[in-house]
Amino acid sequence: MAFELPALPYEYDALIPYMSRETLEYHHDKHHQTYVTNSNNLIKQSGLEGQSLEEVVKKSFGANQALFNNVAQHYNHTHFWKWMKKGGGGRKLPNKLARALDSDLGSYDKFREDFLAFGGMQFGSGWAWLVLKDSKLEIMKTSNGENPLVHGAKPILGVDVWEHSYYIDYRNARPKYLEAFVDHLINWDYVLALYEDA
Ligand code: MN3
Repeated sequence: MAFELPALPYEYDALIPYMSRETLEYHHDKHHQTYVTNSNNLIKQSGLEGQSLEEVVKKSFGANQALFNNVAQHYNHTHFWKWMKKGGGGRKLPNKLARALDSDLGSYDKFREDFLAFGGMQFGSGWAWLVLKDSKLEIMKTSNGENPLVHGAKPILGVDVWEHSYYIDYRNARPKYLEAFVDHLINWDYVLALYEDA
């Protein structure tokens, strides 16, 4: 079955003023679509056709770089749209997740500080993540399309720090974009769903 671009789970203007319609139109309709189109072309003859997206991500890593770059970005973006919602972010997280952040990372404030720092530190394109590894929450960062699945971890939250995700709205101010994401956009219900599913 071919990979498909998922529809955004909200309207294109739902995330204003933190993320513009123009950013979502370019990022979802153009960038993500390109990863989907490339994935469908590159998977032919790869021997991985018909496998789940997660399996293709893990099996192409280190074996088929061009396919990996595109399927990993398809996986990352498919979740990224759902990791945001109108009126999200901040401390309004479900109790179960709040307790997990407290016990594994110290506190919500420590999570926020480290997640922003990892997103800011990632040199060039990449992602910052909140992952479950060996049953504990950790903050990670990866470059380009790489994601925690290939390091034995399950991503439950990720933020895209490629310039295409913030340049229209924030120009070069990546830290401002990251703060807006954490304080106003995170869909904690979806993070909890992935946490409980892990
Ligand atoms: Mn992107």
